Amino acid sequence: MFSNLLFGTTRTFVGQRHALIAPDGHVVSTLPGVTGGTTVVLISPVMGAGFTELTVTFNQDGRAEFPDSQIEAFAYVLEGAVTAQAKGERKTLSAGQFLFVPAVTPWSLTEPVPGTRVHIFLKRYVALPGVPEPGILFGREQDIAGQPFLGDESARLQVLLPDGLSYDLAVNIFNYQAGAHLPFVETHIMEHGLLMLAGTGVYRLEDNWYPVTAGDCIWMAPYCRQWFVAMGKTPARYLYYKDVNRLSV
Ligand code: UGY
Ligand code: MN
Repeated sequence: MFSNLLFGTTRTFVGQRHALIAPDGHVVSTLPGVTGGTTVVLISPVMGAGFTELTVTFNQDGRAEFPDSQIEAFAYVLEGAVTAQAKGERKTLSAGQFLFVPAVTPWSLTEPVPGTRVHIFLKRYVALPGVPEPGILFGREQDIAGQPFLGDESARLQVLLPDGLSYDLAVNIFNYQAGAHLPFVETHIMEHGLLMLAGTGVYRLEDNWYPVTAGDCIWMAPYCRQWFVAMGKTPARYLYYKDVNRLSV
């Protein structure tokens, strides 16, 4: 007999306008350019998204080479350490450190500590006439203070990229004390890709309420109604992507 009463079930849901991808269903893909590692593509244009979100887990001697293209990248180290290089700039990144690489810039991840996991957002850059394109940026979330979200001290936002028209994406970390929540059900033109980093809670996506926990990934299409409450006894936090600064009217 099966000992697991949840046999044959999953929390994963993939719909037209939102998705919850729970880790139990992950299947690896081969991403050209990645050797000595495995890739799980969590969100991609094939499901209707305007960007790609994936996690690469490296073995010893693993490497990932990304050629120059119109695609910009944001890479965030979840665990371990790896050397990141973009053009002539090179840095060893460990957990909480990140790299933004603008479009048309080749970049790579090499010399990983075995087991290193890197979470990556990829987006086709949309230039704005007269506005310079952003440059390569290395950063550490540990250096970025969380600001109260709309005045709420128990829900704090760390904004990882500079706020400026050069950028057509934002990546933030949202930190919630247990019991804290988004102040209202958001409805907005911006799309999100989200990875739960820690804690548990309930995510409302349109008219569904999902229990979520660390490791879960969520896609929210533009105008997907969204709300979150952190639950349990420890804080919850998530890393998320948002397209910004390019309103088409
Ligand atoms: O930036 C945001 O739109 C954020 N408040 N959304 C979210 O956390 N679902
Ligand atoms: Mn939002």
